[in-house]
Amino acid sequence: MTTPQDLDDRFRETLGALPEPERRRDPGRPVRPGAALTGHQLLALFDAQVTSRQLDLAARWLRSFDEGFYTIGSAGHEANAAVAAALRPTDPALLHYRSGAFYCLRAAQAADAFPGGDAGEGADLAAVTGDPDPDGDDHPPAGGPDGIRPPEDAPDDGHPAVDDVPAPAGAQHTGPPAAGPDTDAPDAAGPPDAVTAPPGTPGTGGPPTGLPDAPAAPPGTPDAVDLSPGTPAATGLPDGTVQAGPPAGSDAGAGWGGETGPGSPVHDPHPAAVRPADAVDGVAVPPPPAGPVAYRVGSDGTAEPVPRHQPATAPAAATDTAAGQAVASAAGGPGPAGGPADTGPVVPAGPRPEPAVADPAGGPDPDGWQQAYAEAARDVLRGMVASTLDPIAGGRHKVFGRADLAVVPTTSTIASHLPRAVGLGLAVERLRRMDTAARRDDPDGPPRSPWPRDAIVVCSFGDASVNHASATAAFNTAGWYDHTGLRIPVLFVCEDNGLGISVRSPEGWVERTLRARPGVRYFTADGTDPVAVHAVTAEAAGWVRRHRRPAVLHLRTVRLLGHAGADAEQAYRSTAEIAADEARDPVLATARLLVEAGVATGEELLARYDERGWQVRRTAEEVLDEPKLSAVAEVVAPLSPRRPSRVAAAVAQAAQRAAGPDAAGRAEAFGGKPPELAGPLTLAQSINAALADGMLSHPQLAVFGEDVAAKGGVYGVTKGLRERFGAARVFDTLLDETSVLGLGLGAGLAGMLPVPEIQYLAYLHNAEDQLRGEAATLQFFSQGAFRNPMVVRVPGLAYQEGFGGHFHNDNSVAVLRDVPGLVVAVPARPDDAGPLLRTCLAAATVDGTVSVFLEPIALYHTRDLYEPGDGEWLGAYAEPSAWAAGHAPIGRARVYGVGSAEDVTIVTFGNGVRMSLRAASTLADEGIGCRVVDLRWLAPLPVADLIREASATGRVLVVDETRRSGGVGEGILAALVDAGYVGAARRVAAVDSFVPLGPAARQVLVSEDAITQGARTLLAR
Ligand SMILES: Cc1ncc(C[n+]2csc(CCOP(=O)(O)OP(=O)(O)O)c2C)c(N)n1
Repeated sequence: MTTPQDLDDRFRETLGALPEPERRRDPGRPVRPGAALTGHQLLALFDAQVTSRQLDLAARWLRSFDEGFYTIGSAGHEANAAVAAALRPTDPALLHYRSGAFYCLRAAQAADAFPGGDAGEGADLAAVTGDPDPDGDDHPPAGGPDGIRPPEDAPDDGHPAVDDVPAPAGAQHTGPPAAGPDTDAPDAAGPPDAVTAPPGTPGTGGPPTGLPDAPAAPPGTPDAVDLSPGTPAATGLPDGTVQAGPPAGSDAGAGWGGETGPGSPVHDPHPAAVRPADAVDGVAVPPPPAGPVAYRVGSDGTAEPVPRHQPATAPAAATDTAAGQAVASAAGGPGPAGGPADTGPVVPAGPRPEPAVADPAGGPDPDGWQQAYAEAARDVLRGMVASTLDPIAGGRHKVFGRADLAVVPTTSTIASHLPRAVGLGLAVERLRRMDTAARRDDPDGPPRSPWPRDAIVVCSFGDASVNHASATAAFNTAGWYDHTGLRIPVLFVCEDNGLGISVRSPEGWVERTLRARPGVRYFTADGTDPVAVHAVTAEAAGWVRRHRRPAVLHLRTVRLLGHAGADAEQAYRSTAEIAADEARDPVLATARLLVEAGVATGEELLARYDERGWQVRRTAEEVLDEPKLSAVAEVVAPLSPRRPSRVAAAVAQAAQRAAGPDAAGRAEAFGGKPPELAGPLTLAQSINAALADGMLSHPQLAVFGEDVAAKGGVYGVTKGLRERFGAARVFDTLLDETSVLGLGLGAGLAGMLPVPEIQYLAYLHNAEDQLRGEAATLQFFSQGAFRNPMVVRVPGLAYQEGFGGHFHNDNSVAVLRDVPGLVVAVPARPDDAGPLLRTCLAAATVDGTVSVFLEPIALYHTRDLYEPGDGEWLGAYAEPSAWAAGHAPIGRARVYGVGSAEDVTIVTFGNGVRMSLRAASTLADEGIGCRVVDLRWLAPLPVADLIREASATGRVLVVDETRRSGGVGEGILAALVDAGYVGAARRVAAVDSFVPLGPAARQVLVSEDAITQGARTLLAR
């Protein structure tokens, strides 16, 4: 097993044994012929790698005396620094947990401290490989042979190139490659359909073909296609009518990447000049600053342009005292309180030598990148020790993330970030197109997109992770959309070290499976050659950026130091295997190249390594004394911010706009007959109307899911929305719930307001981690720096007479109710649907709230309450001027008094409301007065209303249509107990069974009879 000591010793020995360079060479020149990276850049890259390596060693050291809580490291994966170098610091990155070197390098890039600025893209692979068409797409390189780019979005294999991708700043076009003494690395050219940069082997790469390009869009098809592939011209609806539906794209209905229709992004009801402050993200979009810009992602999840030289987040400076202590400790004094003295053999102890290392390359600003790396190292160390000053999670987890670096934290659940990355790619592209359209209308207008117009999303993960359902879902979805012609600028990066924790990826499997992803172009590079990694990444990123299409970079890495600190890998790996990995240490590989290139000597590089070790160690000592989260309120503060007054104000503002300046547009959108004039509505009709109003109020709102667009939902709830608002905002997805939610996660992160639908509650379970592990945690792990506002519509619950059985009558919400911060709303009455939905939408925009809007299917089309034909379950739709007064705050119940309302309090929700009102009517005839409490919110429960109403009668009957075990009723009773309720209580709940087909369902579900009996029993006590 490689111990930190072994790794350190080996590193020193190897560097010490490196021969003197034959001669010093100009570090401003390419590090080898044909390379894009200069000596300066490679040196800066080496320093990022070394910083990352020292962080791994520091993690073990901190762990050795219980001051560090995370030891999964990046050793062996440091080639990802070269990946970062080939991207832009404004490209949103969702990173693997072995991304220390990537993170450091990006910090330098963002601080404009990486030499040469942004790395080149796509300019050099041809030089390295000698391939004139390195894209392998048989198309001229961007710009065309005559230097003229195709017009914007002009068909190019059905996938237009982007019009406005600037030539990468700092691109090192190195001229034609010349074979030379530095080009003797082995030829690692991949199979012909790969794009592989053979390390240092110019001119040997055959023309890579890549994956077959997606089929060309049919003539006349708008460049962004309808996301409802094969949209029929006419669609049968459940009620037997045939709805005229435009063929794909023919309603000018671009898909999510398109622009169309009265409610489309183009037709913004709030033109820039009069855009209310909260029209998009609650913040008016300022014009970009003059000069080079970076993008800073704000607390609302959107990015704003800032001048490039704005410093990165400054770390809290160590106090003199802390620094003094650190030096004392480093000077051989006792270790940190409670810890052994200097247990870190590989983190330099003893007095720190003078910072002797002048930049051997004489770089332009030798300290520029060092400062950025030092700050990045501090970030990472703070994460390891769970310091509250950790810039992203604030002590809640060790994650790579920082808003100003566009690094979005990912969770420990492997591959769960991939569906989000695909969604973010879709949204980035959509917003780019919105900008393009807006620019046509108003060339001087502010950018609509919160991201740079040509940003691409990068998303990294390990090799074992490619097998995960979430990963396969993401690849498939990216390919599926690509097949339809929709653009998804995502670069997947698989960092393949050959192992899961102990399980090997079968030889050749990762390559085979990644190559086989339809629509996802394959690139590969060997992590022991930073120049090749950089070149291939540049090519891949350039391709993704130009074509806005997905690609995967298969990066061969090794794993050093085992999976994590406690992993004894000798139990499952042979010594030879471990040694083979050590021989492929990517940091050593970079060092060798620097020496070969005459940029530095081994000794100088060792001095840099030690200097960085000193700094990391000193910083580790400084941060371990920093405060930890020490109060519940502190821990949960970013979990789910709730600002009910602002939410209420947002509802009121939406009402004012709908009643005022937007009234004409609203009337038009409703075909001249707004829903408040349409007479009493069913629940389904009310939700439909409220969704339409939501789309009018929130230009960034998009409705999507399985069958929601052309068909209008299996129950017609989204009927007509696509026709009214266009296929860019209302679209059908592929059949994969993980991806449906992933699209929402990415869209929310990009500043949109996604309203995905999960077709049935039973099918949420396919995908619930996307809600639980991803959506609900983002604010928690980023202290609100990133957020994914979303309202997930979920038709569910039971009582669909004659239809379905369990899967269409799922009556369990246990999986939702314990997700911290998640809001669960259940509209039972039609006239509650609008207020509840408006609240969820407003909370999403104000607080980034993630809500589940659980719609009782059995009540969708219910009209009557007591008698057939009484129409008592219909409800009037409130006109905008009544929205503020009718606002339904999160966690507030609705109470109905029946009879005297003094004898029994029935606490219920959903279908239970209707059954309870009917039961209460029967009981009223018997002289028993009930108050029926419709909770409306299952999370958070309306505890205050519950206690008040329970105390009013002293007798509580809980009517819970979910199951006895794990059902909502348990929470209601627990809330009563917690609040000190001392009255009587009973519960009727569904049986612990799946709901059977047909009349047998009645055997397990709560009935009206059970409710009346329960109330009588309560009174009889
Ligand atoms: C969904 C899920 N299952 C299991 C785990 C436990 N786990 C953590 S890392 C890991 C191995 C991941 O291997 P790979 O994707 O190859 O990445 P590597 O650690 O090798 O870089 C496993 C099984 C997890 N984090 N998430």
